[in-house]
Amino acid sequence: MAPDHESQLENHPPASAPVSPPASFVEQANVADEDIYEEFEENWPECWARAGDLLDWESDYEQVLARDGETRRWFEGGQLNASVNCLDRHVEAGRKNKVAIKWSGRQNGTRSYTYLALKREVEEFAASLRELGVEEDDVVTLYMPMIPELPIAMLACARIGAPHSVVFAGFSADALATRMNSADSEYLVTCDGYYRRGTPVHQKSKADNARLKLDHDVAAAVVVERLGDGTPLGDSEYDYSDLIARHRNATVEPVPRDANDELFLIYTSGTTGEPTGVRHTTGGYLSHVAWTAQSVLDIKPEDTYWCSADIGWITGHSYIVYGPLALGTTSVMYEGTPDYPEKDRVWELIERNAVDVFYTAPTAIRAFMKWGEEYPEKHDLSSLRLLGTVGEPINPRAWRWYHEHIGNGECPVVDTWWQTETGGMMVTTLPGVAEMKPGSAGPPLPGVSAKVVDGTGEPISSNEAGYLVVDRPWPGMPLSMVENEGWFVERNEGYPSLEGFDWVYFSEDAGTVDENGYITVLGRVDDLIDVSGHLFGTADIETAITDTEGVTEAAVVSGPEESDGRGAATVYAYVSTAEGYGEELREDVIEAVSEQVSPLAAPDIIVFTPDLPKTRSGKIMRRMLASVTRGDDLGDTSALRNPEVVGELESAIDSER
Ligand code: 6R9
Repeated sequence: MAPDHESQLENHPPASAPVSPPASFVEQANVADEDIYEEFEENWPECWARAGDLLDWESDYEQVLARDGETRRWFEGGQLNASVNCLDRHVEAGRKNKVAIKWSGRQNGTRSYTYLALKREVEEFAASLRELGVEEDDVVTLYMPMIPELPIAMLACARIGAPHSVVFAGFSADALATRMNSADSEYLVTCDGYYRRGTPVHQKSKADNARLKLDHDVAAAVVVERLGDGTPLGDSEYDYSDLIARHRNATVEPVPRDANDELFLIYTSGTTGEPTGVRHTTGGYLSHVAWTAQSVLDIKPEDTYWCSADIGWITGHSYIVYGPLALGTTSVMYEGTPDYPEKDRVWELIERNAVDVFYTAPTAIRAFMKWGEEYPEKHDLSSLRLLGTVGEPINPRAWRWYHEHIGNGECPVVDTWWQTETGGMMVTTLPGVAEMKPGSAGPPLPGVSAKVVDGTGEPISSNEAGYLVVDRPWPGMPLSMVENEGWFVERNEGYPSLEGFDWVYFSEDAGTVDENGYITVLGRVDDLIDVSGHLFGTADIETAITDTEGVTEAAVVSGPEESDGRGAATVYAYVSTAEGYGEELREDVIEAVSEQVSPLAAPDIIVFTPDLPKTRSGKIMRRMLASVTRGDDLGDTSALRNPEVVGELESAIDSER
């Protein structure tokens, strides 16, 4: 989006009619007082003590936000340990028998860890890591699927002050090697393998291949037995259960960490190019995720809460592990896939565990819609009190389906915008305070200053697309921003001028803001299309398409320029449909976009496809679609969750042109 295009931006369709939270929800909400916005504003940054004070500090912080030159340090002077906050303090407060992690495996196996049991195993594994030579500040790489040993290893690292770097289990040996090299990580925890849809995945052999590509030695690797195929262990390799047995009942004194010491490192999900490492702090990050789990997800200690993300992504770190456990609730963990053995697996688990709060992604919701409401209808979902989404823009139709068919019209839906870089939620409604507008994430959280600005950095007027920036520090900000290692994104062409700000972070997302201050996120700035000099957000066009009856998902990219030489791109739409729908939707799609966005934005080419290419974290990979559209070499498709769709797309597109 080049700044000189600003004046030509089309108006964006306003989000659909607001929905108010039911009185019964508001009455019990953790945060129900609308004055909270003003209170935070008047008392910034001290207002953030409300988040910091949710934690137990080994030594109290002296300042909520310390500024020294260009650095901004949250909870300066404070010392704490994340594993104490997630475990010890709940055990000491008489909740040792409360279930911390309730795990469901692939083949109907289940395991539950009480806070006491979890603390014990965390200490036993922390003692094991120490025995293997792990010291404070050594980076430990965790390459495991969704098994309880993953959060156990994370908390064990946290206990001894060793930052963890979780690498998504589905990643290749190359991806693991790149991340271990980049982090200079000499310790690895992995597993022998696991089953995915009934087929064994040999995780250990991927890890072995990665080791061959490292530019340093691995000091020790720990292997959890999950497949049980008798995978042999080599030099400097250790069996997890042997280690635990050897350290049975060990106690490990938690290492006090400074608020701004690193808790973990995580690589961005990488829809584009090289993965970037993001380091998060101990005090600011943990406060931010605990506070947002409490105020936005409305989590109470007595709840059963389920976030269906993978711990390999930031959502799992913040809202399966650290946020919920800091609040002492029961966090459900699910190893399998949502359609195995049946397409009602998610609803069966919600019923079985009587889940109170459920947090998932729009891509999952659109899959549920495609499968049909008969699957949720088979189950009693009345335990649900609140629903949440994260990861991509959610189109109003999917929002309403979720609200109605999963929440029975009675659960508020929080559409939470945030990123790996922000650590925790930034823009969303507080469910006990504000009305929701389907399709729009909502206002920035109290104490968060997020704005939509034009190319010159000026706040933008109602409903025009602009750049989403955050112009005040927030507790969950990464260490690079704490230390002022350039929060300014390098000035690329088409990025806004940020010179007028004292302090600013550009999210690289585009968005609009309405007259009530509700922000609608349109996706990455690269996802804008220039049609004859008019800029459209792909998300707006996609929303119009996916809101058409019969459509499940849509992705829009710009195609080759039209031959009339005006330099205008053609609009390509890739559309997947529910069963029983197909080609006849073509006219409806064009009409929907023409009416809801603009006739200019109506797709020139519509390709119907059974599925869209997705990243491993479930986001639509537009970069890949753009390459398919241009007929470019696709290069490495191993970052895709479903590489098989690429061939199907190539042949579908050939028949369209
Ligand atoms: C938490 C997470 C971040 C990117 C972000 C944006 C998109 C996330 C969204 C959303 C619209 C929402 N995104 N939440 N877009 N509405 N509620 O997903 O982190 O993997 O780093 O992705 O995801 O484009 O910039 P991460």
